Amino acid sequence: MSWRILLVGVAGSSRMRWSKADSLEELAALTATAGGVVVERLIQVRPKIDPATFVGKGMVENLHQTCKEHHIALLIFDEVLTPTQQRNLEDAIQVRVIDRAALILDIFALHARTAEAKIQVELAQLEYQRTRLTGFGVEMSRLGGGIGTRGPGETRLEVDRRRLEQRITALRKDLKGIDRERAVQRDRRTEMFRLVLAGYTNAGKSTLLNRMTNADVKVSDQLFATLDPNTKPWQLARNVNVLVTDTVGFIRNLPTQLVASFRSTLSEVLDASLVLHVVDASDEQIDRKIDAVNETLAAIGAGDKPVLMVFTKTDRVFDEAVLKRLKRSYARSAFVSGATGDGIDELKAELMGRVGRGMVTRTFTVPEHRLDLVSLLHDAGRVVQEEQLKGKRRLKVTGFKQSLARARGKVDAALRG
Ligand SMILES: Nc1nc2c(ncn2[C@@H]2O[C@H](COP(=O)(O)OP(=O)(O)OP(=O)(O)O)[C@@H](O)[C@H]2O)c(=O)[nH]1
Ligand SMILES: [Mg+2]
Repeated sequence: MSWRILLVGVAGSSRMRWSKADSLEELAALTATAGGVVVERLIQVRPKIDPATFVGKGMVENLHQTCKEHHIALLIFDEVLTPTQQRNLEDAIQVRVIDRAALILDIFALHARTAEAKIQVELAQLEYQRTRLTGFGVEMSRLGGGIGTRGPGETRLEVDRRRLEQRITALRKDLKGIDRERAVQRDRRTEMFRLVLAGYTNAGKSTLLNRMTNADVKVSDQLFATLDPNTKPWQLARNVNVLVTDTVGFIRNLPTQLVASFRSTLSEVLDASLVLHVVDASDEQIDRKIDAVNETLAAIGAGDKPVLMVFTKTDRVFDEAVLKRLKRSYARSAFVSGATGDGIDELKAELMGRVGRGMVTRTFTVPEHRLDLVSLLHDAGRVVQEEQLKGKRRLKVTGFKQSLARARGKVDAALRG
């Protein structure tokens, strides 16, 4: 059964009506991703919110009528509702009411595949529900399940607070374990240049990862198709290999519970040598989305990472003026199409330049018979010259500074010991 849904937004003034309409557009896309059918959208202009029901009395009555008329099963508010407002609205309208955050949590629950993502989503859901627990379980069953109630957290919504707290503690512990594992994996990769694709959800990050690295990550026209980070090797040039990570997308007002529980996933960005901020060049909301991504980057502590803006989906931009404006406003950024591969060579060249700046050439001399050390040096970077001198071998190696420093340490230790 598909869910017949009514979307509701509140604009602070009539001037803000248009941006609210855009916001409802995004809410509609989120709703579709969650499997719902949007039957109606309503925007109320209201400078002050009603503490009891968010919208005013007249609007509540209007919503009640509309829901009856159109057989609406669920009402989604584009605002942050307090638990009390949510309850009061449900009582007055007799339809389940959720807010934007609950909808996003629901989509995350639907798309979580790996154990890690499932734990993170369940934790976020429980944190969200924690404040809404008192008496709410009863109403939940009265009004039925569906969008906003799914996922691993679902069956636990009705357990008492104490068990909820226990579950939250257990999940936090599981996550700590996963964090540690991730840190170990990360350590092993520190020698390589790491590119991380970050950007608004649906911007085209996974398509770009697939194009760059011949990977086979799921691409879809849904929001939050990717929840788990994928890291793939990419050969930029002969002997220049980098790692590319595709990770969960951002959205305006990402629910705080999700930011908190997805911290380890989001923190992939913190390890980037360079962040590729992927932007859908064909998007009408482009500036607002760029701002939202920059805000999220700052919020997770990645505000001062080096960033290269990568505008993708250029094959979908039919108005040359749009590209011109972008190229002017964002000079020194890349313009590509993940779909057609257009611009990827230029992107590679730009990246080679940036990677190259972090590279140095060092000379190593090792005893001829120490083939283990020779092989270690071949792994550490690109051997640009190799010569024999009286029982010794001299190698000139070009590679990342840290990588060669590490190799130096190992070689010195091996020769001492
Ligand atoms: N025409 C065109 N479509 C593209 C391009 N890149 C991606 N798309 C489409 O845009 C949609 C989203 O692409 P994804 O690669 O899944 O985007 P994403 O940023 O990984 O999205 P999430 O993981 O959901 O945050 C899909 O329908 C893609 O087919 C492109 O360069 N050109
Ligand atoms: Mg993706």
